[in-house]
Amino acid sequence: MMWKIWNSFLIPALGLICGAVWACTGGVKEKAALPRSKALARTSLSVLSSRELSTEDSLVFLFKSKGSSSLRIDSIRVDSDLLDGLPWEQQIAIPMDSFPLGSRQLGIRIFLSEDSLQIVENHSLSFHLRAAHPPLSYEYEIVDVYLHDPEAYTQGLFLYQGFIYEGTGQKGHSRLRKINYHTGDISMETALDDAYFGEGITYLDDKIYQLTWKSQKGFIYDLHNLDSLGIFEYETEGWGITHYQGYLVLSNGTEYLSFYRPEDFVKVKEIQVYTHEDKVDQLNELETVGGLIFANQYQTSLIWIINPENGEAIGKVDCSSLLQKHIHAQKSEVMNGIAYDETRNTFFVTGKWWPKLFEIKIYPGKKPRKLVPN
Ligand SMILES: [Ca+2]
Repeated sequence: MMWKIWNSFLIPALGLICGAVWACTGGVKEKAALPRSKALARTSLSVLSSRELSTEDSLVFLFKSKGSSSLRIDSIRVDSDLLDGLPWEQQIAIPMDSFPLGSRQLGIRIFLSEDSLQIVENHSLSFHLRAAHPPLSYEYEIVDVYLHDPEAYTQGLFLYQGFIYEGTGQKGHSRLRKINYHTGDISMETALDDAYFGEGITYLDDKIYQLTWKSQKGFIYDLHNLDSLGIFEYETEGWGITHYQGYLVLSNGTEYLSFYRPEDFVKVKEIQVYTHEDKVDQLNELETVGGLIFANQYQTSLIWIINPENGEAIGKVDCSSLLQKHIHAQKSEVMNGIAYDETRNTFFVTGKWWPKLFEIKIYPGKKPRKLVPN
């Protein structure tokens, strides 16, 4: 795009000028001698497109001068991009294909000249972005069925070196376990203090991270012996956790996924998960597979397949027949727990108080006629 070309050299130049001459701290800014007032705003902005957009749309808006003929536009900065030397009454279209989905705010900064006066005006545009296309429907096929502890209120699941690791919830019953899934035997286990309701688990760099539901505190363990290595804190509820590109990714019961730096647990970004129609909320247990995040959705039997770069729900797997056809225990609650076995390209899935652990394959579209033997 045109203004991207300007970006590389205009931003540093404008930054210097900004520091030396202009007051650049937001709102309608002028030289210090002039009073700050909305009435002094020299530009107005009107949105011509809908503010309800898909990633194939553009946000279209129009700048207008509020009457002064001596006013000159030097450049417009839209978030980190620059437009330069636009005529007045300029219509601008910002393509939405590179924006993350959800509720967004676009900052627009206009650099103006009027006689010898240089002015910066800030506008912001709110809009709402969803996917352009519906999620693909995926099918699943049961490969094998194993025993699962029917007293385990499953909140987190992953596979590491042939063992299932499971985090369970309920106060007084919250555990972290290493399980031989072929036999159901627990080969290692540690219990949380009765004050905590355990939630999702993941591993990263030889450590296991386990969330708790409402305590805003998680626990860190040595992956190899489950020894306690400390705690970490976060500001939301804790539901599911996985890791993506070196970050810990947390769900909290909403449509948000939050990315934390594991070394200091600073939140570096968050995404909102959307289809072409609406947000996908109550995201629960998570699993990263091939650059995508798979997520259980609480109170459903759906697994959503999410693009972690922009939050688009690109696919979904309806696993409701697992519960309906294969789980008959009255106590069993919703599906929750996804672990991926990359050596077999299969998924291990189970649910809260389910007596079974299923190994499944997931396929885009229709089921293949015959399973490929492992
Ligand atoms: Ca998982």
